[in-house]
Amino acid sequence: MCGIVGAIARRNVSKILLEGLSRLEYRGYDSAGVAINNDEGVFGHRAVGKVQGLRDKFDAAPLDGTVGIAHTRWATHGKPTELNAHPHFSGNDLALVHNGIIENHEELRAGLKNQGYVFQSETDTEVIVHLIHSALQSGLGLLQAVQTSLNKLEGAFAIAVTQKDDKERFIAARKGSPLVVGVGIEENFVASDQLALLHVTDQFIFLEEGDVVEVTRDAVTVYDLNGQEQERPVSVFNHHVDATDKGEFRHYMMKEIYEQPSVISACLEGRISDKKVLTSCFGADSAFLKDVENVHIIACGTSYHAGLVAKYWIEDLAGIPCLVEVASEYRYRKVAVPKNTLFLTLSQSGETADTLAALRMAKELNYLTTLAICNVPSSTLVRESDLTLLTNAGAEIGVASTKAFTTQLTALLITSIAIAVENGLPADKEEALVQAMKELPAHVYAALKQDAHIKEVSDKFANKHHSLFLGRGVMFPIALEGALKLKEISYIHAEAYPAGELKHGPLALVDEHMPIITLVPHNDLLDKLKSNIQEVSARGGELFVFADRDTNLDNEEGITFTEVPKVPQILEPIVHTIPLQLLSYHVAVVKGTDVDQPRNLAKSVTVE
Ligand code: HGA
Repeated sequence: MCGIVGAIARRNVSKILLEGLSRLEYRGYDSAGVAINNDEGVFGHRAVGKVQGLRDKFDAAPLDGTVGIAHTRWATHGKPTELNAHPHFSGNDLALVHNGIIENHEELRAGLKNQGYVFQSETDTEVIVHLIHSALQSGLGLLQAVQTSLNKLEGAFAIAVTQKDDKERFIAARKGSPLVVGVGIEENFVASDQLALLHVTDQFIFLEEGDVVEVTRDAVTVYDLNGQEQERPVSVFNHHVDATDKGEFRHYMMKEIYEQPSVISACLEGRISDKKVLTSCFGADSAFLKDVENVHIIACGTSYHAGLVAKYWIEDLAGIPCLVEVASEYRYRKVAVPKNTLFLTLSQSGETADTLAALRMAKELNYLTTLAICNVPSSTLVRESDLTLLTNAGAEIGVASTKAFTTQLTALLITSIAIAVENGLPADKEEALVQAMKELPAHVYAALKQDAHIKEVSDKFANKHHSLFLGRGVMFPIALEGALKLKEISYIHAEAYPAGELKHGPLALVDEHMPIITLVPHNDLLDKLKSNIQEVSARGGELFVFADRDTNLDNEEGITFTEVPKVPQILEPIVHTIPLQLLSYHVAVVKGTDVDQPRNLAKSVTVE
């Protein structure tokens, strides 16, 4: 999604801004731009494509100054063209960058055109800069002009704005889209994400909904929704590793796949003892657990698939009903909330717009409490939920989620067991589950050993355009996630089906050109799945089977077999995820796609 960076310093800020944009590249974008406010006025460069294109423009025509704003754009309104790229300008007086969507832009545009404003772009954003310009013309100062203009906007935004005649400050604001302030020494910054500013500071202020902030070299003054000055605490960034370093890996995605044994350990740490789940991991007040009679899990994309796995665990272990729904659907319907229902959200970034909107809606309903399973401690989702279980995966840069997913599953397993214990799960069963979880990092490590074999397998996908993923039971959501991963980064059309549904339609697609990726768990469904494999074989489909050796599928004719370590059943969905991540990674490399920043996609989806 769009990324914003803003800076005011005593030194030239153009390099700081460009470096900030490079650090935001992982979010996904289609164009980029920078505006610098200096003695000549407010000027910028914009470029379609990568930040490197923008750097080239700066090399060819340097722009120096001590105040500036910058942006990576992921288009929502208007094509990814240079004219639509941010910053947007009102005359030579004012430049603005924006993340979000202005829903009443058409009405505002009509009013501004009547005032004589001429629009250069097709974006919703451009109305904001002209609105502020118009407010300045009426005699307001920059801060007041921004506050007045923002009151006219419907929708979501984070913005930063700089004015030609005011080189002592820039103004920024957030409502519905993320923005942090970076606090430096005689220099201050804003950005959509802390990662964008780690090269200049480790001190951050997290803005609240509706905050407007005046940023000067020596001070950061925050005003709330009502225009009242507010003190907001400064937090110190505590990631010891700067996640923006790929290390020895060619892509972030591969680095993150390989980090899974250690981040799953970090997710388990302090949450389980030898025998039990430690309910203190939900915070001081874990009393809610004994009251939970239903669970509603709301999420998007990969997180939604993690939620689907948890449904099997919760209903199986705790014996209570669990509904799982994508946030973009949930938020626009009337939801019946049974008594004592836990509302559980899942999001890597904690800034996913639909999930946040669902949480806000849920807070108006009759839920028992709200719990967020999230990777970013400082995120809006964490701050607005009653309870939090952090996944501790460390920053994830690759757009296609890997370690965030497996740590979400780990956190969901902890939660499922904690709820199950209050619903009569016997102590010996809890102990067996906890013992199994302790081995999880080692099993994930063992699964990674298939990397070289999977790389060879991936060659068979070089000319494929379609694929089918099959799973049964708790493996069905893993098949969905495998298909999502493949389509996200290799652009091969991939569909997932519960294997039992095959003959109800998708079997018609099967011929010798169709790869069928089958996830075989070692449980009661093994024999049924073997029958499904026969159905595919009989129609000449090209079978890729992921299973442990004891399934005896390794010697079957016509099957490309990949070994998955044999693990306790409860861990199978997590461990089976690893080879599918490796498969989609290697297929994408074979296809030559942009693994870490696949086309059209964004990392934290901060617009609806
Ligand atoms: N609506 C603006 C900004 C889009 C955005 O925030 N994407 O993440 C535009 O289309 O330029």
